[in-house]
Amino acid sequence: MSEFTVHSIPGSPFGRAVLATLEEKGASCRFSPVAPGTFRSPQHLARHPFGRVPVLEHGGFLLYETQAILRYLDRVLPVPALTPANPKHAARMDQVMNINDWYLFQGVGNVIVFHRVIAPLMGLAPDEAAIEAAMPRARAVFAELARLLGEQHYFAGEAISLADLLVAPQIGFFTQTPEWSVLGVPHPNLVAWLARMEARPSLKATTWERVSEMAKAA
Ligand SMILES: N[C@@H](CCC(=O)N[C@@H](CS)C(=O)NCC(=O)O)C(=O)O
Repeated sequence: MSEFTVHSIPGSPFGRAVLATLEEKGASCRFSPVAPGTFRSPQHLARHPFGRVPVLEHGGFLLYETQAILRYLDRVLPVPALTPANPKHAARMDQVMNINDWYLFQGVGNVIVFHRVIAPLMGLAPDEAAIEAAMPRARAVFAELARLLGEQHYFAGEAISLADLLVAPQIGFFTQTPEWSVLGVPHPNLVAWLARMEARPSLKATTWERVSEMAKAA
């Protein structure tokens, strides 16, 4: 039995970042699916008082907030390192991780991806007005991510870091939306980076389909 348990749901980009980081480290985990409708159950609130996923369990240690989880994993599983030693590169990693949480997910991913990808699965029509309202911020976020990436292979330089593992699952969802043609396609460096990321075994092992299989097997 693995020493790590990940409480999450298939399709969660934050949960996928945790699973992909474990894969990059060559560490196995037990996947513990949080059933839809139970995010605010006493059992899940005891793990995550804000009723979200993912939550990492390591021995008796419970940890939520994806950035904290990724940094914890990088400390307890130091090889291969996913934080650059160079302070400027590490700062860029931290910056991109915060852009992910504050500007890419909040107000962009949780609007556009929600209405284009998740809502239809729930039998809901996309809210076009909400998507339109999110577009100016979305354009700014994608342009800034492309600028920061520049000609580098990864966000923090030539080696993969936690930033790439946090952001790739979020950006991957946009390729399933018509908005990708104006948000992603105009930035060939971002498109090439995503292809590089999605070719990695860690991302291939943590697609929605693969995590659904983990959930069924749990
Ligand atoms: N800041 C949190 C965000 C996690 C998050 O928003 N997770 C989504 C799934 S991807 C969730 O649990 N949503 C449930 C809800 O909003 O009720 C983190 O970094 O872990």
